Amino acid sequence: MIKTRIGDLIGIEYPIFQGGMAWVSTGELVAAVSESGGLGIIGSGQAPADWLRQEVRKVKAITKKPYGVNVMLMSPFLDEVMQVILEERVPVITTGAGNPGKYVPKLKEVGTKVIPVVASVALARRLEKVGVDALIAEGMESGGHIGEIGTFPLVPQVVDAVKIPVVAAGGIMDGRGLVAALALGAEGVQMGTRFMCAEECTIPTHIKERIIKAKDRATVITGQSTGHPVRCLDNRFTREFARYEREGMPAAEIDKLGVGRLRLAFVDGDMENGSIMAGQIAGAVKRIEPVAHIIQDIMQSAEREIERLSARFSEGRT
Ligand code: TUI
Repeated sequence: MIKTRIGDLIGIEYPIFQGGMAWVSTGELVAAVSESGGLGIIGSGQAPADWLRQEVRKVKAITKKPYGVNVMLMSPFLDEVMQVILEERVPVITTGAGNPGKYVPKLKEVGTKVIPVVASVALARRLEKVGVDALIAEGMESGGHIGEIGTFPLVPQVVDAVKIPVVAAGGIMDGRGLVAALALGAEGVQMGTRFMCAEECTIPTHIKERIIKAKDRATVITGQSTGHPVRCLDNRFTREFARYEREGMPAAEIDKLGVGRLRLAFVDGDMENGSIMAGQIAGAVKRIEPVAHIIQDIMQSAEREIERLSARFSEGRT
């Protein structure tokens, strides 16, 4: 059994979070992950508050287990989304793309656990002081909006800088990744890309197949010149975007090119003009399978890996 403070903090069986992905982690996927013993997280992205309330209720109707909501701090509906979280007594929130500090006291008042995503040590330190419950240290191997530091250097530096539990994210999809994260001092992992290919995930099947066909070098980063770097699978959209960036189009114009592209990929299924946000580990995702298989596979192989390592490195010891 792999037990960490994360399990006790939020009452989950396995230290596995499903990343809250806009247009991807809807109630169906989230409920399946939570029912299987992990933490399912609704991706609220830039969705209006009513949409979020409907997804929260969907999850509550399917499972009594803890679940979460990811709040994208650049959302135009941020205040309304936070209001729904308070009213629905959501057990856990994760945040991305900013500093959630000012919302922490109210959330703590209603008992919501707050677990922000950080991409730097400085923000990790600041948020620990504000009183957040844990942190997700997300490396730039992740899909979507990313920071600048890789998971391997980021996680141990965040772990050493704070006392609260740290969850590792970015480039993790199996038991080996979980064991590596634990070795770096993390107490859990968050995975997005592998859960996109879960049977219960509602994105179009041909998008899942595109991820499965992806190789190690399939992702690119758009928006580096505008200060909003986003990792996604290379396609017509990313090549056009790169051309405009090379040609020196003003940042505000370039950012506009990205509007609506996530929905285009994950709802309309447009593989060439949509932004298929996915992590560098896409090349290792091999099949569409039920959430319960994914979680069992990770936990069983993590335990096997720990045994293999301890047997191997105790050989020859007297
Ligand atoms: O948030 C994410 N990943 C995302 S959000 C998203 S929605 C979107 N849509 C269109 C354009 C851009 C985004 C898609 N993927 N991951 C968590 C994350 N947070 N990664 C990096 C950060 C981060 C970056 C800077 C967190 C805090 C931060 O600094 C804020 C500060 O004040 O220091």
